[in-house]
Parts: sequence; C-alpha cells; structure tokens
Amino acid sequence: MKIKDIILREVFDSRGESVLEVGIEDYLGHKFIAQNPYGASRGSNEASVFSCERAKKILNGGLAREIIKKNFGSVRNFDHILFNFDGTARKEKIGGNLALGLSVAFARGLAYERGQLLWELLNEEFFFSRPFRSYPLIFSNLINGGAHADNNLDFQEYIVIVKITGSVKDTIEKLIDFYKKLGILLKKRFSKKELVIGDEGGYSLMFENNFEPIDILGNLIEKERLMSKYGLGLDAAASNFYSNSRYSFEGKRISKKDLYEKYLEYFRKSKFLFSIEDPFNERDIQDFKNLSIELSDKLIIGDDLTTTNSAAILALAKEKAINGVIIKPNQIGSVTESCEAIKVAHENGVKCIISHRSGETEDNFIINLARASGAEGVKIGAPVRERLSKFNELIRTYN
Ligand code: 2PG
Ligand code: MG
Repeated sequence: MKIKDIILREVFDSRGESVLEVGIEDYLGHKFIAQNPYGASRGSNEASVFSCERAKKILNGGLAREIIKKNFGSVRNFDHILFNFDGTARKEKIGGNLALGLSVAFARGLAYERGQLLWELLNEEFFFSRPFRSYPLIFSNLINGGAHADNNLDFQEYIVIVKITGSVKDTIEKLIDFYKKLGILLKKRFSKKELVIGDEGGYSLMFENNFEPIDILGNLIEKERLMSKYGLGLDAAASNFYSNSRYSFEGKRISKKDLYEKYLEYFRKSKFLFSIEDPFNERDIQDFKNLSIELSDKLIIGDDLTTTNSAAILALAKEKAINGVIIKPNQIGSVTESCEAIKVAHENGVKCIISHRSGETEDNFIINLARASGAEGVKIGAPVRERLSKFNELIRTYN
C-alpha cells in the first residue's frame, strides 16, 4: 500500500478526554482511520502517550517523510519504520498513541487493498493463516470500583465471564438481560431510584465490603440458572491500592500476606470465581507466583504487570507467575508487537484476553485482533452505552 497523506485529529473518548485520531489516505482517496483508547489505571511500563499537537510536530519533523509516497507490503514492514524512527522501549520519541494509530490505520488500508477483512489480514500475516474456530470468552465488567468509580470498592472490576453458546447475538442478548436484572436487584438492595454507572458501564455503589459484589453476582447467576455458562473474575488492579509495602483494603492497611489470604478466602467462598487480574502490585512477582501455585486451577492474569510486552510475558510465563495475560495494543504501541505478544503468550501456555481501556473510542480493532489470533477472551466492559460497539463488532466478526 502506498500512502499519500496522514491526517491527525483530536477527538474525544468515552470519558470526554481528548484522544488522537490517525487517518491514512491512499492514492485513490480512500481514508483509513484509527482511534486509540486510553486507560485511567495504567501500568508504569506502558508506551507513552502524546498530545495531538506533539504528535503533529513529530510527524512533520521527519516521520511523515519516512512514510508518505512509500510502498509497504506488510504490517510488519510498515511498523519497522516506526521502530527504527523511535528506537525506545516505551515509544518515547514518537508516542505510543501516534505509533499504534499509524499501525492500525495502515493495517486497515492494506486489508482493504487486498480485499480482506482486517482480521483475515492479521491472521495471515501474524498467525500463519491458522483457522481458529473457537469463540472467545466474554469478560464483561458489571460492577466498577477502584480508579473507575467513585465508591468504596478497592477492586477495580467485578467481571462476569460468559461462554458463547448458540449464536453470538443470543449470548449478548442474554448478557444484556443479566445486566439489567442486576440493575433492578441493586436498586432494590440499596433502595435507590437511579444507579450510578462507572467508567466501563458497570454499576458503581457503596457496598458492604469488597466481597459483596461477588456474592451478589454469584446469586444472580444461580437465580438465572446460568451456572454452566457464566463464571466470575476480578480485576484487582492492586497497584492502585498499594503504597509503602501495604495495601489499603476496606479502610485498613494490610500486608501482602493478608491480601493473599483474602484472595484464598474469596476463591473458597465463591464457586463461580474463576480468574483474577493484577492481584498484587505490578512489581511483586513473587506474590503472583505464590498465588499461581496455590490457585493452579484458576486464571491468574497479568495486565499492569505485563503491559503487552513480549519479553515480560515470556519471563513471567517461564516463572509460572501467570497463566493468563491482558493484551492492550496501546500499552505497547503497534500491531506487530501486539501480535508478537500474543504469539509468545500462546507458545508458553498463557491464555490471552484482548482488552479495551476504561476510556474507549469507537475503534473496534481489538475484536479483529482477537479473531485473528484465536484469543481465549475479550474484555469489553458492560453491555451498555459506548461499550456496545465492541459487542456489535463481536457479532459481525465471529458469525
Ligand atoms: C484494566 C483496564 C480495562 P484501564 O485495568 O484492565 O478494564 O482499565 O484502561 O483503566 O487500565
Ligand atoms: Mg487490568
């Protein structure tokens, strides 16, 4: 694909924060757009994020010259221009949001030129045209806490993990129904007329303690007779309630040992709890390892811990600190590196959950990445408002 022009725009995400939109134009006048999401709780090793103004300066200061009027035959070739121009681990020279925007927009253009769907192009180039037939599990965050809500929950996300059975559309319809029933139940339980919604569409209320949402969700799963299709997961995002070697938990400052005991208690008490993401501060690898040994039949997932970085995923997989990983393309800043991260994870027995961010855009690239790579999960928030766009893309992409 030969690129005629690059257009950068400042647009807004689901939280009203400014995000960069990248457009690429070919010589026939077709435009291919990418918008990157942004996260409220970010791992410290994530790719850097620049303002639109700064991205424009970088583009005009030499990067555009490397791209415009040039012909690129693969996403990898295109991305290598970005890597060579940047040369830093966290895209500190060009910004992860500019890099990923260019990379995704280019992939869209190349797919169009070849008459392929985006996921087909990615599957062919990065996953050896392996025909993945399985559906991903849907990780849908129905109760929000931590940095995503204004309530007393220390954990960031209470997630239902849904198996797709029958059609994708029917599965989503049932999930929407479950989400609405949860709303009715919470209104009654807390005597509220209206419910506050957190960053990812989940309900945000003052609960009795950090376990109560798990209990409420578990009871609803049983009431709705969804035991064979629904599980539960937590994203503790524990770096956010960690400081000076202690965790702030239900108003107390507790040790990692106490937190570890809490997790064991929760997994014992809830027969539906199946996964936990970032259970400890992102630097405390030994604690991830201990939990992985103790809960060997559960999914212990890295996110802030791994930041979609192949080397980190490999090291943590080898240490058996995780058996699941969150893949967020904007944490690393290119399509090629996101695909590499998935490949490394899969080669080392780690399951991949391709994830949205708390500040989302209309861009549905992540669903295509999941389909292309045979990812085991997609994490896309509650089935409501702007998050529905990802659910709709699931219907389009997997049917
Ligand atoms: C997470 C994400 C998405 P954020 O921590 O997993 O749910 O949140 O985008 O704020 O990092
Ligand atoms: Mg997370």
